Amino acid sequence: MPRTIRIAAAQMGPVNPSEERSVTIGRIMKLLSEAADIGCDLAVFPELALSTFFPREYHVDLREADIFYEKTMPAQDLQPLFALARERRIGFSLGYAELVEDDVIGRRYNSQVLVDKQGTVISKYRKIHLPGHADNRENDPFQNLEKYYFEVGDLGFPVVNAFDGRVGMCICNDRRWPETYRVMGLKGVELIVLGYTTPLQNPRADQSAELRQFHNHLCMQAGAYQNSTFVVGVAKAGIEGGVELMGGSCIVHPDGRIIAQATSLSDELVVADCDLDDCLNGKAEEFNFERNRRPSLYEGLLTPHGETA
Ligand code: CDV
Repeated sequence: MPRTIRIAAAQMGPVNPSEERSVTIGRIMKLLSEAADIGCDLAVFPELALSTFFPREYHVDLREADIFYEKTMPAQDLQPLFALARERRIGFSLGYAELVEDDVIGRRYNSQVLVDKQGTVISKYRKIHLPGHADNRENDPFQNLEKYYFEVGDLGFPVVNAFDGRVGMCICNDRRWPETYRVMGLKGVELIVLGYTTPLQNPRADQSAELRQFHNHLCMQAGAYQNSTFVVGVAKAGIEGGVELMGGSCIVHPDGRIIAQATSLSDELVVADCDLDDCLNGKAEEFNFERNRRPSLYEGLLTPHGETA
């Protein structure tokens, strides 16, 4: 009996700084509703989907940026989104900025939730690999202040039973690190959902747009293949706040092939029917961890930097 679920990578076009939050939520609800119309079980939205990618702007006082953070999930104005999921019986995953108000400035995370078909949050992930820097670099059009706005996530890489399989999450830069996939692979993951916000150009490195898109897909395809899991990568694409963001949202099969891919830089559903049983062969054979992994010989993998010989 196959375990087929229909998944939509719900790519979003830019969310420019001037866009009203209600408009952005409306776009997300429209995508979710359209995904439900075509029988999807799950729709996956990008990183920090509810606002512009605010870490490109510096706020001297962190509190000034509070408008970008959610103090509860769902916040009051997201109740209709959760109700829609419940009514249409479709799950979703959503990236957002999270603020935990437990001291003067609070703890801040770049987070993502997994919501089931009853509209209930069943898992939360907080981004671990934060790129960028903590100091303001005013003249850098590509600045990424994630290290200023967020703490390193403290929830590990959770994998939960959901949608008939084992589901995990990660966010953007996490997708470039093999450890991300392997930690979840060791927990039997069959579906990894992630959002990303990635500039198409990088002035600091000699990388063409084509090479950057190649790297985007390369890391997700390798992670999928080496852990025999589906990977769903979802972009915020197009020109946002003056920065050109790559699209290329895709659904990757456990054999490493991209089976569906975005064709635009706008709001778009990228859909595939994913039989989670397709993960079983790779886990039993080529990547049978119990039989073929050699952790006792992987010295250094858990040693902090600078302490290896
Ligand atoms: N939002 C991200 O994590 N973006 C990074 C960029 C800054 C390199 C990425 O890995 O796509």
